Amino acid sequence: MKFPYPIRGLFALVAAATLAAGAAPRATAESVAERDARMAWFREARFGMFIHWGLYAIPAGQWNGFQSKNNAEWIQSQAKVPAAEYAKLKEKFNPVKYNAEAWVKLAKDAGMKYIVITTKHHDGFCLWDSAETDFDIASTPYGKDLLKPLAEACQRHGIRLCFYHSIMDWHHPDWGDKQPWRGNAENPAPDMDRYTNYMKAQLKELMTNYGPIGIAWFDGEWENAWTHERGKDLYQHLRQNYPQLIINNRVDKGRQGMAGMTKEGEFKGDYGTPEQEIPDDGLPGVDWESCMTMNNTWGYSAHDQTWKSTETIVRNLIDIASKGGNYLLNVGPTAEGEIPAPSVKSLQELGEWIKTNAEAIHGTLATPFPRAFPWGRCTRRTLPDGNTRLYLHVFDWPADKRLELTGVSNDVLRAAPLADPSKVVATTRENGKLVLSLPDVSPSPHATVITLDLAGAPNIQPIAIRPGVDGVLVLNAEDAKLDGTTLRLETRGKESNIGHWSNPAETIAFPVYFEKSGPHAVVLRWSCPADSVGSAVEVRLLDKDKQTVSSLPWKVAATGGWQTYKTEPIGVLAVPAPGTYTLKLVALDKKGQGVLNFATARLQPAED
Ligand code: H79
Repeated sequence: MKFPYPIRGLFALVAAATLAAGAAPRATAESVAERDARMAWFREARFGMFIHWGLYAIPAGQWNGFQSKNNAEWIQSQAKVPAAEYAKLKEKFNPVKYNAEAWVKLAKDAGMKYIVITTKHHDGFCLWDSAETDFDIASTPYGKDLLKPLAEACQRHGIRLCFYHSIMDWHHPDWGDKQPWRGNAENPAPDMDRYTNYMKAQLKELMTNYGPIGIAWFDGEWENAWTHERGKDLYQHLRQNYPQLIINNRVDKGRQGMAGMTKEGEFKGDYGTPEQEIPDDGLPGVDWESCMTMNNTWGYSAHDQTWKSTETIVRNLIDIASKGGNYLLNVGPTAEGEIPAPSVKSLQELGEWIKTNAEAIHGTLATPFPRAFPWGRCTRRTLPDGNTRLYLHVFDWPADKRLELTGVSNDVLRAAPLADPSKVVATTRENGKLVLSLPDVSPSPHATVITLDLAGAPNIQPIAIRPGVDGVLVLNAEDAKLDGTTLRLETRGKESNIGHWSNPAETIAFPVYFEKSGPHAVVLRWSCPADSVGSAVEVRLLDKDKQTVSSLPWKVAATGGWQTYKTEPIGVLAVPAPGTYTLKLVALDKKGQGVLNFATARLQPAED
């Protein structure tokens, strides 16, 4: 069975449900079209505001001489504050300067289309008047529901309201993972069934009293008390009761650490949640959202002044959009109810940029190019007539005003600066490259967008890798075209590599150009631990018709571990004639965990 895009997370489940007709419960028997309709607003939005607000804004990162390094909303855990003592903060919580209208306006003017607010963080304190607990806003001096005015302002301004809700709870006596400082410390038998019912009752309040809610944004799912069974049950419970609700993947146990994408398998959740990271590559067909802070904390910290520049924030938004994801950018309001001035300033500056460039972000699709450009990023849209508009986000305005695009086969209809469409950008072709001659404009310090309209759907040819002046063809992990859903480019470790080759049916390919025919020595740089040696792989050369014209078989040898790389000649590959080919790494079987980690390959005409 072949699907048009990699199948992960819910996609896999939808597919499975479709195949195993009748076996799946109603909530997962969603057709692809139904899912697309449910996810449509999220995919178009591209940009949202995260709000971390709660009692932790009062200590603001300080507790009896302890100073929080980051994540000030974790102060209770960081300073091991007993739950009863921490709970006294509610007697002081009085955010009289809270102005929901101003917050929503700030978000809207910055180009944000949705707001995700912490209804309850890990500390267990509730921002609304909950019938289920006294540890809530109703029992503070302020006394008024904080979510109601936000819901009303969102409705006025057409912003989707979404609710963050912590699964883990440091206050509730029934949360199952005990700590001496938590509210469950004195409870000999925390009851997770009772706790789950508490959550469901609170979620019912949240889902029914504030108008339609866009996303249920769970977090704190990683502790042992929360199981896959509970995650699956909560997901199905919510989908059944609120069919349009989008639920992040932290409802279940399938999140892969801070990288946040959903593991292969029967895991629930509609989208991946990288935290403080942007994935190296876009993930076609997979929904995701990177949540990030503007300094080093989610909840308000009085001393954290490590603010990111507006340039970084704008470029993060563009980078994420170019990879097909959403940017959920956080603010941490003070205990008085004010968004910190540096956040406001950055969001206003971002708003200035968005005013001109919204079209290049909202409702766009990921770049059609295999990777980012050295000068910036690309987003795209299909125009009503079926033609394509590329948005070239130029980070570094070239001094020679030349922008080169390789591999674009489409006819160019028109190119112009988005900020000033009356100025024409001339385009020419030089040696297969499309060259744009940029006009005189005052470039934005963040990114200047050029629109490039192409006839038809994007037709981007892979750029063949050529031998260097020394005659050696060098293939880097970054240049690989990965065919599969588990194979991944890893760039964060010591050495860039293609890893996670756990499914031998997946392949690693490179578009290559050989200047010489004849035998070429293949020198591979790879890693493989002792318990995974012996997989049979082949280096294959495929012609334009995808026919194998030569191949080099090899048995994977041990290097000492997944992190230990070795460089060795593995044999000789015959090149029948100079020209363009696809060089493919194919696994015929797999011994142990994975086939190998690929770092580089070098191909060199063999000496006679
Ligand atoms: O609400 C903000 C933070 O307070 C919260 N998530 C954002 C949105 C957060 N909780 N924890 N962390 C951030 C960092 C903790 C990460 C870890 Fe783990 C938890 C490391 C080990 C357990 C996540 C889950 C990464 C691996 C497993």
